[in-house]
Amino acid sequence: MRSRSIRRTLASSLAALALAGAAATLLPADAVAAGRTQPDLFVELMMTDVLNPAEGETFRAHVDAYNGGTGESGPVSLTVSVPAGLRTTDLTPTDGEWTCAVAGATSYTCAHPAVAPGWAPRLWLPFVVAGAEPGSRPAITATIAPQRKEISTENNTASVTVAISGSCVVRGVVWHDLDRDGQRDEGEPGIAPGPDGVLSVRVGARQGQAIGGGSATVNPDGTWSLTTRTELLYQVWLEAASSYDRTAANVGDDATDSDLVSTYQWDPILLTASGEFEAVHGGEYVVDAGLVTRS
Ligand SMILES: [Ca+2]
Ligand SMILES: [Ca+2]
Ligand SMILES: [Ca+2]
Repeated sequence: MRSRSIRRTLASSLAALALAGAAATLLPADAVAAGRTQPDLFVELMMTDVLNPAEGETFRAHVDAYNGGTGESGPVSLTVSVPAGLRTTDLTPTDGEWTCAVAGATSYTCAHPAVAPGWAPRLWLPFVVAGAEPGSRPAITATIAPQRKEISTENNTASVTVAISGSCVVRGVVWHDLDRDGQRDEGEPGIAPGPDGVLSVRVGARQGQAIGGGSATVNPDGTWSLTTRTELLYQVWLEAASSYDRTAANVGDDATDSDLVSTYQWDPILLTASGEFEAVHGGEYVVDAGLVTRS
């Protein structure tokens, strides 16, 4: 595991300068001249490396301990508490200048040497999903022990939630809308997989760090079904022979309409997609696709 210290962006630096200005006005001029500056540690930028971990999986979260004050901090002491549904696991005791220990199943304690103003040493920690309800959102909380003469201690705690993946079913049918009315009528056939029909049906999430989705197997009658992970925004992507086009979407009864709303290309193959939908544990999502003969 690597740690890195990050110089703040211009906006943050300006904020730090503004803080420096505010602090200076609170101190006698000779105190500032004598270098009596103050640290202000923040817990910020907590993020996980996977959006939707599942039971038994290990994921990591990072936390930045940012010194937004005007003076160097003393040694930093950070506690990370792990909620029910997650647990601690073995970790690399040192991560850059961080030194950490496992304090039972429910917390880590970490230490870092003094942090100069404007710097934010980053710490990565591992967590295991253990007994969490699918679809729940446990919160990991990091707290920095107050510094002597710290400007504010209200910003010394922050949390990040992680969505626990469950499973859902995404399914549909690809059919030939012979009368081009956007509805699947009696006698309108499914479109079979193959070079002259359906080339692929894919369920995918565009969010970074998401795990889930995949390719569905299309049956000869045009039906398909995929069981996949949840707590994501999915889209269904359909590729078909260029002899087809997409029929009108969401016309009439939703049970027998077409749910493909976008066409990205017609040649050399047709590429169309549904809108995004949120997939939650236990859900079943039907995405039907009506195709017409391309005119
Ligand atoms: Ca603080
Ligand atoms: Ca029709
Ligand atoms: Ca619809």
